[in-house]
Amino acid sequence: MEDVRHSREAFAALKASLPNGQLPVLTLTGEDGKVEKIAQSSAILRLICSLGGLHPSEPAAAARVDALVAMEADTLAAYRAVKYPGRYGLGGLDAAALDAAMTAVSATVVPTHLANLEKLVGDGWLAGTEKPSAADFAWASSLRELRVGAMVGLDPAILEPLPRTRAWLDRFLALPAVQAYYVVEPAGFGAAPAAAAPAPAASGRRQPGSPRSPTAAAAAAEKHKPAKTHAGTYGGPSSDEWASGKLGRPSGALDVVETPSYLS
Ligand SMILES: N[C@@H](CCC(=O)N[C@@H](CS)C(=O)NCC(=O)O)C(=O)O
Repeated sequence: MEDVRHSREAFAALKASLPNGQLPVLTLTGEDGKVEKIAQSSAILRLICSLGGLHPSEPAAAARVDALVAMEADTLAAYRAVKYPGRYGLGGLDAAALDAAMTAVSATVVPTHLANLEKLVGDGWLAGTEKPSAADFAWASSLRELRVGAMVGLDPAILEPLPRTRAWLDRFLALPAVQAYYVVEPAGFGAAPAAAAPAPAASGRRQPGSPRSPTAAAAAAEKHKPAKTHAGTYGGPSSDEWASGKLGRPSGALDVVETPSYLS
């Protein structure tokens, strides 16, 4: 198994050869030597979990996992549309309209979905499985990115009114295999304003501090709207930022997929 990261330039060169022109892509080589490329992160995640004994075989249990993976995609759909407006047919919106949309996404849309997640979180893993499942991997990678301020446009304070979700995220990030995968940068992610992005400690835990109310989180989102990389668009991390390790990069060969090194 090999984890191949691509720069923006390498991705552009590869794009035409990829299913849907997108990453991530999992390349499988069959015993007969036949090569197959599988797209869609959720499908790749389930496949990896199945191969690793982390996807339930019982249909209802598998459906609970799948529902949570789909819920993560729903939660961030509007964010992704505003962040990448051209891909979603929103390229005609001007910067002010996109700013207003991002403010609403941060203040209302994402917090509403996350409040639903909070109701589902218990003391164990998200889908009630004995071991972490695709649901935990899908949610944790996104919420970790949100927490370190790497989802430009979303205020990390969104997580503050969600104690069960934060406790589950801490539990997941404390797993030795997850710790080995991520290199958490204590300084947090450079793209986010310091006041809106509490830096995680090296352990991955939150810094102490009194929680803000959802209203305060919305106000903070408004106050600390991030700088945009170009008019009306919210850029992801640059390849240099990824390369510097600020967001946390894999520290060892772990998985299998080709992923962009420049985007989440
Ligand atoms: N639904 C797809 C979305 C994949 C996606 O948006 N990939 C981005 C990089 S993270 C991409 O390839 N963007 C370039 C493009 O769409 O042209 C998945 O979950 O894998």
